[in-house]
Amino acid sequence: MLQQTNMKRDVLLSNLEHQLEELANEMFQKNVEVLTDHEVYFCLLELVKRLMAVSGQISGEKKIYYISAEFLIGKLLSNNLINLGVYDELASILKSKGKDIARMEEIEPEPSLGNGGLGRLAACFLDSIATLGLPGEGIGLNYHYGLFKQVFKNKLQTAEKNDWIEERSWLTKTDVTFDVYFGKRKVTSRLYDIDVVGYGNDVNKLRLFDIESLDESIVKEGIDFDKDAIEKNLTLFLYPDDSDEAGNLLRIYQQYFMVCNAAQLILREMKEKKYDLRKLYNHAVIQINDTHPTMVIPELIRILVNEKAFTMDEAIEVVSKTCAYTNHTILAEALEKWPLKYLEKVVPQLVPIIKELDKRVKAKYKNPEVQIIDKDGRVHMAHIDIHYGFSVNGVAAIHTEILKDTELNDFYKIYPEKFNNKTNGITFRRWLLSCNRELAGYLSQVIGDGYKKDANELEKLLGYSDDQEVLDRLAEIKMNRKKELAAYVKVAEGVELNPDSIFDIQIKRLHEYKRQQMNALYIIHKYLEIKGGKKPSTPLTFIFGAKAAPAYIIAQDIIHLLLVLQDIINNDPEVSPYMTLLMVENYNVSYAEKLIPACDVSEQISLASKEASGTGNMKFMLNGAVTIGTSDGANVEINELVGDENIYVFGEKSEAVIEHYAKADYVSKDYYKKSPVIKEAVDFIVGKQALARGNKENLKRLYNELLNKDWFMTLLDLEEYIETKDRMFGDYENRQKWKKMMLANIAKAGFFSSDRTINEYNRDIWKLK
Ligand code: CRA
Repeated sequence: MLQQTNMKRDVLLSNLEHQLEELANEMFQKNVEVLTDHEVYFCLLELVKRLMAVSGQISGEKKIYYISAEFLIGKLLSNNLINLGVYDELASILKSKGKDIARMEEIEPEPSLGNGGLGRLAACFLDSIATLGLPGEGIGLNYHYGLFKQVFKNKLQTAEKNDWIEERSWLTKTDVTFDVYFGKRKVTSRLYDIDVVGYGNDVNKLRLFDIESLDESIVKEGIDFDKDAIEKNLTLFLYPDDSDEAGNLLRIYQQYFMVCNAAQLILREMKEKKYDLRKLYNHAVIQINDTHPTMVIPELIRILVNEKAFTMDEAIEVVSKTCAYTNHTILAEALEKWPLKYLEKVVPQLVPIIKELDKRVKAKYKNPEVQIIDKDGRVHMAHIDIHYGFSVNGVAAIHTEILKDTELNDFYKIYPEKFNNKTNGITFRRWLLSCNRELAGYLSQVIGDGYKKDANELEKLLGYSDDQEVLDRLAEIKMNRKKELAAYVKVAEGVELNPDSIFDIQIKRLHEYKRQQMNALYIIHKYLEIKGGKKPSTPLTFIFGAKAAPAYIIAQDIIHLLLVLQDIINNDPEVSPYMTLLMVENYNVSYAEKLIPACDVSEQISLASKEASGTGNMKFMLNGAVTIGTSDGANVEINELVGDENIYVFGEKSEAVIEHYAKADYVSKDYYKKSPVIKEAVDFIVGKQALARGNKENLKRLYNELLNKDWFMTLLDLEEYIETKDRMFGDYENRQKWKKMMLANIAKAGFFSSDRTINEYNRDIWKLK
């Protein structure tokens, strides 16, 4: 069988040109030469799907099911071609027919199945799981409009539906459907698959469940729709607005729909393979990606007890040995706590199970902090995972330590053996081989191809730290990416970027803890300096990309401030030759693939202790950017790897920050009063110039927030941030020094390959063959 598929694949691979022509004929009755770019894209899509269909399916005695509300997979064409090993060949076939593969890549719509780092991490993991030949699949939902599309109007973010699914796409409709009951209310699901091909050709699947009765037409203005019509709205949006009860219930509907389908899919497979359900954990391991899939635990227990004749004790034991939980944040608002009465409305069948799980905890432990149902009748989802799963992991060394010592300390004392760290990683296929082909090619030339399979081989580059030719080429490649970005941005945003300036980039979801507002205050400070006659020797370009949750008011205000500053700075002839500000619209994975390779300065400036890991920091480093960052998340590990001389670290350490919270002794106004530099920058937000170009309501609210609350301590680190950044920009003038820092960062990035991360998950948690 395997030999047969191998043969078929070899036949397909051996005459790609012929295959492509045949497809053009079959699909459009034309030769490739005369196809439109769109038609070529559809032919490529079909060709790659066929190639994947005849590739080997990864199989084994035990499988990892990675359940996640998000899979931020990005465009798939070029990555699939790279992983199949045919990118170069197809690019040259297309070229010979007058077609540029880069244009086809632009045509592909980006799937809108994720929100931020957690979703992108899940996508990197799927790539690495397949690359390492491990049997595994992702299980999630097929959101038709995904996360909203960001459109700026009057310097404010507005949200529109992200209509990404086309008639022809990577989704394959399967004949798998399941009944899902919400109490007595029944809906029917439909499974769609996306093939995930690893680097080296083996294939796993991403399984996305959808609802048959969905009705896209109920979305009227922007992203508004009737939240009660579950049959019609269930898989419309990722993270629908949850500022009212109906929105909360909808999220619970979505989560249960996801895990109920997941449970049925897994159990169906166990049955097909005639595995003994009492040994479920020998054949399946379920990774619960944050708390969204937590209900899979009570759901599996319910099925085993009600339908498979397990006792409650037996069911709990088997399920607990099968499920593992990853924590991605210590922010309280992200740790889900559902009111029991909501669960009673949506999934009454789970309530007795959850109460039973809670009762067992209460019988054993008196500490209110570790209870599943608290005194206010709220169900702590993470607590279910920790008591009834076998592993709890954080996503960077410092994050896991904070979980153990502080946030989850009460649990750590009960279950020290469950806690472990898995520092996040990124797939180098997408974040180097695909997004920076020139750099990848040059690295191969210098240190050989081995780094593509074993990322640690990047360290060989250290042997070239004094090789002028290598240093110059790295700088030249960076310049090429900056020019490409400038050309793209000119068309997409109508903003002119100077490639000879320093590209300083902060791209990530908008959140106060990530402190885009601190960067904005630096920019104001620089603007005022230039106005005062102090000009930077090298011009500066500040780039932001960020979506804000539609209901998150202060985040909207920060976006507004950035757009106002962009208007002021770029239209001030005295200043614009020396600095430019750009907030790109609708930042997404595809945009990241253009921005990251073009970056000089990587902004990772979260309030210490708050960014669990970050993964953008790793992508920037791999592409030769130098980090300015706090001692937070994976920045700490980057610092350890590259040494103090190749990174710019500033700000209060996490212990000090945690202490500020414990003592409630941080008063932002004190910092404002103490420092004329801070005062001047903060006052600018509500000064004449800003108010002339922006909305008083937004700017005033942000100003008040910074002065009177500043929960994420922007002003705490502002002065040190300004000093450090000035020093960094100064160092950029020393081109030789900077090139060496670039080289050191690339050389040390190997540790952050998601192949390493997945090997660790497998070694310590999944234990697949
Ligand atoms: N926002 C963390 O904040 C981390 C990713 C992936 C996050 C990031 O620091 O890199 O997860 N947390 O582990 C999260 O989503 C719900 O919590 C993130 O993406």
